[in-house]
Amino acid sequence: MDTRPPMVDQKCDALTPSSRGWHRKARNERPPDYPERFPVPDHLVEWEVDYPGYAPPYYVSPIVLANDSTRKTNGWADPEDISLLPALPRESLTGRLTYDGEGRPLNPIGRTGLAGRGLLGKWGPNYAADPIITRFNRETGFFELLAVQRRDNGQWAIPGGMVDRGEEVSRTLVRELREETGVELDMAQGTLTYQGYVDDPRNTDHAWMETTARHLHLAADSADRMSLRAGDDARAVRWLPLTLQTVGALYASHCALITTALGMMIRMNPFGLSDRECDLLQPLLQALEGKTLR
Ligand code: RP5
Repeated sequence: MDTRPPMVDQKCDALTPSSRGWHRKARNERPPDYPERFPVPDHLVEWEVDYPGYAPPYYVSPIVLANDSTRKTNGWADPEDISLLPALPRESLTGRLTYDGEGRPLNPIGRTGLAGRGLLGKWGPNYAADPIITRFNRETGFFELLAVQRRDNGQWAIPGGMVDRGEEVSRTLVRELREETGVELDMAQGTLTYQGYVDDPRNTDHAWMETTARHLHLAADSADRMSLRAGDDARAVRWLPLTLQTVGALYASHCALITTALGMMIRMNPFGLSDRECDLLQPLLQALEGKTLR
């Protein structure tokens, strides 16, 4: 088990490409079994910009190879030989995909300093779902996120997970929430807050995460009635008070996902927040938006 303290992110990556460089986690972070990434400075991220000498190491995890769906029943990974794929992904939530000289899909944001699929099973987009559940804690005055502590790196996170083969993402949102937290909710009642690429430390030049996030803000009494139970990939589950520090330290793109969800909640008020609740949320939102790279 990785017992290192979670990394605290000082900046929150925007969910859209920014002039100050993007997918920083995909270029600067990596799970412990990954080789070191080839350096990719901000101005050389995009594939259209020539980067002479770009030679990223190639890595595919043995876990991915052992779950090759062409060799193993219920395997969740594509074959390593991409020519064995019945069909290459042509597009993703980001639009049409492009390919390298070997026919491998290219990360739509650009270089990551690592070739191959790493820990991700699919060539190209690997789809996830992120159920964002919040409540207002009247006793503490904090907005809180239903959060799980990840087993792989100890970081707190939205209880999201991968879309199974052939599964509707609407089902994944409900299933992942139930499996990781023990909570059963109708996510269709929530607001769709994001669909697209996410900056994840597992991303590579040829495999990356894309997600669909839905946000449901619960009334205090229904949130109080829920009993939480950490399951599956979660080491722990809790109502995490949302502060600049806790949100900034969340896994992958979750800081930006939460900032987006809180922004939509305060601007459109689909959950009927009171004036007092809006006043309490506003400074945090402003601070988070100021912290987001633009
Ligand atoms: C993140 O990885 C997504 O936002 C989602 O929360 C998560 C899915 O991966 P696992 O939790 O299944 O590892 O990029």
